[in-house]
Amino acid sequence: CSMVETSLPFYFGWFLCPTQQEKLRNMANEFLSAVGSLEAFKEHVGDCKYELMNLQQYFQDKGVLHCTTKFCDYGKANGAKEYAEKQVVRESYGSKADLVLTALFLTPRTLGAQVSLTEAQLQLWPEDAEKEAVQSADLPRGSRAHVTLGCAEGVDPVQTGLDLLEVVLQCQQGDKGEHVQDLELGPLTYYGKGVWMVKLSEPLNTPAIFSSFYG
Ligand code: ACK
Repeated sequence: CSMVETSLPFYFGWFLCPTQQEKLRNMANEFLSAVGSLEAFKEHVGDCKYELMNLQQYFQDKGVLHCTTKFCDYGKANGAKEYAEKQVVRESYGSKADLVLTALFLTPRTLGAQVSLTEAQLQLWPEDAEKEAVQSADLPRGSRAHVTLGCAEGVDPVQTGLDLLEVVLQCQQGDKGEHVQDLELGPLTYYGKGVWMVKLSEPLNTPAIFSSFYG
């Protein structure tokens, strides 16, 4: 019936609980302060357009922290209805998941956290999420999974997952970046063009609820 079509959300995803959101934001701030104060960062700033060295101001908050599974755009996005009607989506709706955050990254456009999905969580991951973004490569399912922590002015949050895929693709092609130094959070790598990633020596386990956002 038409009820179903008109009730599709903006997107489905896992939503972090408030205390976890705060914890992750603090971690992101720690990451920004650590990277922003490095000599190596200052040297590479010319590679890109970080207009301000104050990274906390550079990245704007994009609201509730979550890991998008399916962007539906209220039904306008390809496969939105099919996704919403999947049995696993219906059955998991409102259930808790433990997300594992394995890295933090920043680029001239976005600030994000990489999410490593379990096999069970991958059942909620759209088949074509990676292909839709990078047609030319065969990227592992779930490699786009992330939490957006902030965006530069005028940048849409969809960019965070695309920036992450670029790093994944670069690694897949054998470019492992340049190890810069070990931060308290873990080893920091520079991938060129203003892209920095810290692999968390202690991945952050974050409880989250699978649900949807209507906006
Ligand atoms: O940070 P995100 O994952 O990137 O969360 C937001 C959310 O949906 C609401 O904007 C994501 N998003 C926006 N457009 C797309 C798209 N075309 N494909 C996948 N995710 C998208 C955005």
